[in-house]
Amino acid sequence: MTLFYYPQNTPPKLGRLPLSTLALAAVLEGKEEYDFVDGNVQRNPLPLILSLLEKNPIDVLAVSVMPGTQMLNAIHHTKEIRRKFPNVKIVWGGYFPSMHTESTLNSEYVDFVLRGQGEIAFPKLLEEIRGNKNYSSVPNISYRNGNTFQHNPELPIYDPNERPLLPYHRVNMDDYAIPTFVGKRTFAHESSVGCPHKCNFCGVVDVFHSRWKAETPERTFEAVKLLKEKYGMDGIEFHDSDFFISEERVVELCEKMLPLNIQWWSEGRIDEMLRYKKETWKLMERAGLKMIFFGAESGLDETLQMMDKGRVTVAQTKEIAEVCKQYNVQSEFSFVMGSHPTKTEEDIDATINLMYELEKINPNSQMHPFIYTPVPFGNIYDQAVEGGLRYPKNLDEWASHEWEMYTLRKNPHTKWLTKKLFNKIINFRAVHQSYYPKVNDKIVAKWKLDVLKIFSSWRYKAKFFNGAYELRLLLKLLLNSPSKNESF
Ligand code: B12
Ligand code: SF4
Repeated sequence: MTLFYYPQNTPPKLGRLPLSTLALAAVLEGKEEYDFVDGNVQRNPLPLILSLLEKNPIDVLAVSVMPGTQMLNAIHHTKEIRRKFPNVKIVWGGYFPSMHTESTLNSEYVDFVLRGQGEIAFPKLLEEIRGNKNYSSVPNISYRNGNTFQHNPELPIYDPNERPLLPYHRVNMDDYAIPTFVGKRTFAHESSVGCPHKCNFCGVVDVFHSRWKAETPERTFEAVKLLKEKYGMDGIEFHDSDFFISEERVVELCEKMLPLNIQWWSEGRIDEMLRYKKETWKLMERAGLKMIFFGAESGLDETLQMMDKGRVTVAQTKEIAEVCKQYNVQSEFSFVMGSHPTKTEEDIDATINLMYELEKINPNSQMHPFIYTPVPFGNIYDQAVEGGLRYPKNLDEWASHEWEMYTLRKNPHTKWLTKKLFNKIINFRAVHQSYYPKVNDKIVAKWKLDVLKIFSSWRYKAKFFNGAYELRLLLKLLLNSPSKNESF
């Protein structure tokens, strides 16, 4: 029997459907006994996992791991599970182990890493664990082989149309019906896998190697309709890396979704969406599109080029803000701050200025200024390595204070982001977040937002960010932010 574990990665009551484990469960449904533990629902999951292991014939623990708090929780809990149940085989999959495979396997408490997608490879691994143990025949997996590591070749990208519908009946769907900007009962769905682009700060490139495959509009509609009719969904977040790649697919899906009367959110590329026809924008608006999350990344064209952002320019970012305003679509812009190894301050200043301009174009847009932390490929990473970046050698090291700060984006280990520049970003973020709080997830009391606005107003207007301690304290007291569990 397999136990899926999705470690906690959101603040309480904001856990989305754990799509990774559900995708794997979908292909095992009816063929294999399994159970789930989701740390976003079960806030103290370890005792539950231990008791399930005690009472059931579980021989495989399958853990899903993305960077951040999820990785930290996964390390602490896996270690304890291995100590108490040494015979249970432990498999890690997801973005973190796919990118940091050897440091994951350098830890005695993970037996296998499954790199990339698991729908075909994971059932095959289960077969070999229970049968001939001929692991060299299992695609996508890595494991220790004496003093070396065996990395088996990867399969071509998996077609999401082949995946059976997710086994929603195996979880309590009310746990995942969360209030967001798009609905009172918002669910998540992934309608395409991977991404064809190659932005060199993005983990998707390292895992999907610029490959992309989408569900047909019929297939996506089937899932959306089921979520609405059976589980009372009124809003949906499409958790695709880039939902809008094919305008034709989006048009067909929107036409189908019109009668459902739901609202939706997704992520898209600025350059792609500027190519969309006016009629498509109108159709998307009528079909309930409320918000798009764009990677704007930087206020300097030179940085965008260095990041391999393709044809995206700063001018285009401003243009898309206008377009979204025109069609009543709220635009979210994500920024990767502190990535330019030589013009670091110039890039930070230009990015801050761009946020001001975007807010002027459309005061309803949302800004998400993140700090760049290197992923293990590309030219910016190479320069970070030249500056001394060395990833941890094993999971115990990943869980140390130093690397906890890295994975929580509090110390990116890039030599060029000096303490002074780091503080500049942190102080700007405090001023900005107080003046423009995020609306997506949190339903925050209006008085709290008013207090924050009053205190931050003069700083925001004067662009004076230095030493914004009072705002950092207020944010902590009123919004418990920035919290350890903060995500995008
Ligand atoms: C939804 C989401 C979130 C949600 C989580 C939702 C939830 N259930 O609560 C939230 C908002 C919390 C989140 C947070 C973060 N996220 Co996130 N997130 C996503 C997103 C959009 C979708 C993930 C998903 O469900 N995919 C659908 C499933 C089916 O695919 P999958 O997860 O890849 O799973 C497949 C394989 O990976 C594999 N697999 C996965 N797990 C396992 C386990 C086993 C045992 C096996 C065998 C196989 C396996 O098989 C699955 C089926 O093929 C992805 C982008 C994307 N589209 O994938 C980013 C993404 C995963 N997130 C990312 C990041 C960086 C983060 C943050 C660290 C960002 C931050 N602001 O700090 C935080 C970390 C939060 C934390 N505190 O730990 C990056 C990871 C890349 C990287 N650098 O490593 C991504 C790729 C976004 C990006 N483009 O950069 N995220
Ligand atoms: S377009 Fe988005 S998902 Fe695709 S590679 Fe660039 S940042 Fe990653």
